[in-house]
Amino acid sequence: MLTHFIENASSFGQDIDSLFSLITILAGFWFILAELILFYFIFRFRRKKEEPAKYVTGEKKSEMKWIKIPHHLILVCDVAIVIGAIFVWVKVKQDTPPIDEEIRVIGQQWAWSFVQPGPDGLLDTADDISTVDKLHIKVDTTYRFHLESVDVVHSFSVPVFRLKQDAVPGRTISGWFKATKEGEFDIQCAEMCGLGHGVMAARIFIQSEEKHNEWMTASASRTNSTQLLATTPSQKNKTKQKQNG
Ligand SMILES: [Cu+2]
Repeated sequence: MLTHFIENASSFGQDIDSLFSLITILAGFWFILAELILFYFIFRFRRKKEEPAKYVTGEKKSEMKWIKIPHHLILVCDVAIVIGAIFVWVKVKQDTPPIDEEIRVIGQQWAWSFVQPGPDGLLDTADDISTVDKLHIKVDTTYRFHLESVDVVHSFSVPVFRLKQDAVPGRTISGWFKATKEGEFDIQCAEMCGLGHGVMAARIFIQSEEKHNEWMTASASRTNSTQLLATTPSQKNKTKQKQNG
């Protein structure tokens, strides 16, 4: 249902869409039913001259059942949503598949910086490739991201992945994604982070392995001249460790 509005380009996107659909259908059913009954009662029991208003306490058993039965039916729907949410949570947050690549994502007012391994395939080495507001990844490859913030709370959001994760200063939060579709899509900041929050957007480029390698070769030659826009405490520590041998 959601893919009608925004396409899905990640391995777990369909699970999250299904959960949204379940919530929309169950909550939508009760919302429409409640509104229909409300408007029917407004019309049916509207003020009439010949019939004075009555005070109904709702304490009789015959009256209570009109509250208790729908109440319990809604609780059953809640349990169905919770069970669905637990399944999706375990799949996305707890069962991490084997990781192929690692990247670092750094939020700051008001840009996203990305660090990924260069040709040696290792993160935090001299040939790392740093980019600002552009993330280049390979399709059908599982990435672990390490998310950091240098100033305030940001939220790393990739709508086509159905991925949204807060970036908290002083913490490194890890997660994963696997792109299933090639293309160029939006990255957003999804947490009010100051005046420039609305322009804190970036792009993700999902390419085949060959095209990604071409980009990497071209970028690796520029690596030495590329400066990171943001430097997080964890990176400063790593630089210190390298300097200390
Ligand atoms: Cu923001």
